[in-house]
Amino acid sequence: MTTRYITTPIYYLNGEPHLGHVYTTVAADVLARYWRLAGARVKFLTGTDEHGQKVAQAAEAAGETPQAYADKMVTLFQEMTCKINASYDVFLRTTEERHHLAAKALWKKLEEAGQIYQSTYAGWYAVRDEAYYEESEIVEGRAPTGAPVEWMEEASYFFRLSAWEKPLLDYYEAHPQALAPIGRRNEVLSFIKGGLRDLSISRTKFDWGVAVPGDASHVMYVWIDALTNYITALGYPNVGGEEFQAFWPESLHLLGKDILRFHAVYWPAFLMAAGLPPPKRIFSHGWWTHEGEKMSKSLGNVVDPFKLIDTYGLDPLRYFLMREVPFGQDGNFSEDVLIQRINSDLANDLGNLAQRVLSFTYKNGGAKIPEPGELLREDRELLAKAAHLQETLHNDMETQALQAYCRHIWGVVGDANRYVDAQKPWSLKKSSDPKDLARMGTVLYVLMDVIRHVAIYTQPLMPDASAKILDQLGQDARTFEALKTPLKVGTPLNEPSPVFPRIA
Ligand code: ME8
Repeated sequence: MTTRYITTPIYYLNGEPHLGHVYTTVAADVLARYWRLAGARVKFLTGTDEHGQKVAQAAEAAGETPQAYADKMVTLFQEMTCKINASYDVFLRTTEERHHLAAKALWKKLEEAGQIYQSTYAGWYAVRDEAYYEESEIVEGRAPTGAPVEWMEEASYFFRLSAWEKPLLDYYEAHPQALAPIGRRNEVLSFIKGGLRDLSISRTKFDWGVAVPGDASHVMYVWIDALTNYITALGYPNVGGEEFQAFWPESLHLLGKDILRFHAVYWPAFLMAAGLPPPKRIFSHGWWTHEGEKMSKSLGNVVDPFKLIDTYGLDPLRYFLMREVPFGQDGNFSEDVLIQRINSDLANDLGNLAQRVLSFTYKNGGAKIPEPGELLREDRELLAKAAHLQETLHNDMETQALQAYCRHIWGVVGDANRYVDAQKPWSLKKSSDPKDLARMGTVLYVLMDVIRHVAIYTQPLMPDASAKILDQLGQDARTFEALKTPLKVGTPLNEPSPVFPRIA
């Protein structure tokens, strides 16, 4: 059986969830839902990154212990995950015991392999990014991300990252699909070619983290702990276990470009050093900006996704996020553009198609799927376009081309709307010629089969809205496999009602 392992980053708990987090989680959910409908065994992992200085400082500012603060903040992320209808299989918190065990096991593996040594770190650190910076990267006391940096000097364990330059380059050369999109792949390759320095992987100045095995005066650098989450969820260190064996070879990490280096350089190096294969694929998407600046908790310019959901509905927002910007590129969020998109693609194109065809048939066609007569060329053409979606959409999902997935479906919606206008089933209804009435049945049958295809394929994007359309069409079989069976004549329709209201 095909398997898929789809992950989001685990989010820091230093602020409330915002549209950026919603974006990655919705994208992962769309992929997870698609592959389940395609018959794959899917594991969808999300969760929270609860250790490190950034969370510890936020807790202190709130006057709480880090654990109490994390326990409070995590509920906001869990609520977000549910509110956006993310069909996750595992929500992992890095404060869980199984995660501490996994992170320690990975550390020990690296130690046994001679990949860790003790020394002193002296350099710049940005708590906001939980990242180290080179002297040459600091401009006017700030990291290239704009984050303030502080000088850090302390005893630290180091990981021999410098030894992994060539293995990483060889790996990426042999696996061109391992990093996407292509521009990001090039960035990572040139970063590695620029030379890798050993990485400081422990801290002594605070204790909110996973204790270093055998040396309680150190906690692990939050990123080594955080990245391990992807294998904790598969039962690491039990690499021979069924879960690990079934899912790790099919791993897909989705993340924003802000954390590409951690995922595409450090993580594969840790894994290779521990004798494990790197993730199968890393897809790094772009940023949503708001008024031109990256939306982020630290900058305080975030868009509140809950307000948007309350105003516009969840499924329209999910669709907008996937449709508006090619997955991989940046996009600027604007409520006006969101409204335009909802009105044009959802209310006008898909909503009208479903509503006019279904309510006409409900009232004038006996409220059931009509019997088609002989198919004409234009009928066959439209049906062929709908049938062809299967292959096109499969390729889109294999490459995480989420915007293309939407565009391809809406291409068929547009064809179907033009077909309705050309075939005019309502005029046929007025004719007294029985041939015209038979033709009306054929036209409506063709349209309903196309709507069935569309609504089955929009399920990953808009689970509830698609389900409503399929309910109205009287369809219980909703997997992609169901499309192999012809639409059944005589199936009763349920009373139609508009699925996508227009936003005034
Ligand atoms: O980085 N546009 O957590 P984080 C698009 N804990 N996506 C955005 C975004 C924006 N403006 N802002 C955030 C961390 N994101 C670490 C991850 S993983 C082992 C550890 C999304 O809370 C995007 O996926 O800062 C980005 O990579 C992630 O949230 C960063 O979340």
